[in-house]
Amino acid sequence: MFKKILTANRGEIAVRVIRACHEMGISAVAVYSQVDRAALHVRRADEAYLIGPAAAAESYLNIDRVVETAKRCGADAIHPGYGFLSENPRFATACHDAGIKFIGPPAVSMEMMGSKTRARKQMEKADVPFVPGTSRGVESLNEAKEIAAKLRYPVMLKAAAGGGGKGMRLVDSEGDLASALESAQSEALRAFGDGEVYLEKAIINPRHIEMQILADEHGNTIYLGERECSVQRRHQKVLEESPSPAATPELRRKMGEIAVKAAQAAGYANAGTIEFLADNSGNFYFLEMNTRLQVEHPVTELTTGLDLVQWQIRIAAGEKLPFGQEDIKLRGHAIECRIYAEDAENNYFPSPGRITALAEPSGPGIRVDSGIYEGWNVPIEYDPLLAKLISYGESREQAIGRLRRALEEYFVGGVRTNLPLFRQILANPDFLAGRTDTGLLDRMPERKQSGAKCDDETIVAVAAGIFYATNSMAASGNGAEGTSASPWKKSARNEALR
Ligand code: MV4
Repeated sequence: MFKKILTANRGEIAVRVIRACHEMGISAVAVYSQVDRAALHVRRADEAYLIGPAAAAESYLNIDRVVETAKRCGADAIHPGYGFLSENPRFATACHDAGIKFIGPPAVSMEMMGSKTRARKQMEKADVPFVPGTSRGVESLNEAKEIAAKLRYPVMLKAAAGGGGKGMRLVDSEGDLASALESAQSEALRAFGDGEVYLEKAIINPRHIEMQILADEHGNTIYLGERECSVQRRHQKVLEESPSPAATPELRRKMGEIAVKAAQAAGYANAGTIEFLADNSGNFYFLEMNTRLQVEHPVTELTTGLDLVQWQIRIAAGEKLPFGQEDIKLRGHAIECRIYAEDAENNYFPSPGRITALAEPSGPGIRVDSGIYEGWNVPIEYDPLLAKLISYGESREQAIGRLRRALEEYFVGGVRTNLPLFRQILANPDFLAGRTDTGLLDRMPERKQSGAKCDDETIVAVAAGIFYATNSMAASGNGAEGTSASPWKKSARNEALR
């Protein structure tokens, strides 16, 4: 077993990994940027090293700096968490070349799953059902028209290098195809440096259901049940639960077996997730594979009783899984809320600043994976996820009841959070009935902005303002507002204008 593990991450996930290390008698090393000197993960670690300035590109994304730090402090493995370098095959290779074990899948698996078209080709070979469409880039408008006509509208244009909705366009009819293709290609090129775009049949208001798998380095792969992740806003997950209210034992078994097949086709090892889109007729399709530990892994930990981070570490150390599929018994129901420093009442505006007061909930069936403490300053430079509140119950009803109670106990002072949003979701009749699909949040009447009346002149003036703001922001790169607005605020404004 490893003696010392470096966590190449920050916030709640770095704290989560440090906890697993300490439970296993492993020494934990943190790295931090200049604005994270006093962060919780630094305080919880046994050693901590400064790796650069606030900008992630120069600190948490700096491969050379992270690997060099691990070598210098004598770490024998690196856990990448999620985000940052976690799905970067060059990072996994750099760790390997430095004689440090990367706690995650082989670089080749990450590479294959990083390209959606390559992944689709591989899944096709392995007989995994995926959304009807092409498995290579569209080469011309005419070709796109032919394929779309065969698939029948609506269709979806997607970036091969994408994920998370970037470079994605829903196309309702042939008349919209030309401009959608052009804008999808240019967005993909800007976001990923790769303009390759392919076509899929669009599934309307699908559910987003994903399957957790665990594979050791000796060829054993098992599935650990699904997570329902449909409650999301603009491709940002907000609440996840397991089991899915839409899943039957039959669907779970089918989806699980397909997920195992997909993982094996990718030569996968360690923890991974296969994402599916499900329609309301019981069909489901492979969407993509996430080659990392996910934010929402705790719901699976609670329903399986397994510590996924510990198993990631054991697998990376070469251990064989001592249990098989038949030993996995799912029990109860778990729900996770992602607590963000943002103002859900005001267009989800980011809300960084000092945590002046903090009361975290506890009690039966409640787990809080937090990256904050009272008195700490939430920096503006990173993802605004503060903590995750996870509830567990014997039934979905009990999990909801405990979550509601915990939300009443939860208090965060000094920054705005999306806690009020969860109180609304947990009172929503569709959510309570398990009718969760990806359109749920947009349909919630209490979330609708007040419909302000507006004359034509005002509309023209606002449009001109938006045109000016978006153009100048794109042109100058760092915004027309100079130093007056924080990067969070600027990107939030840009987001709100989309
Ligand atoms: C789709 C789809 C409908 N049809 N593909 C969004 C993120 C990206 N990873 C895949 N996404 C979607 N792909 C087809 N063919 C609808 C979505 C989608 C979505 C998927 C998962 C979770 C939330 C979503 C919200 C809107 C659209």
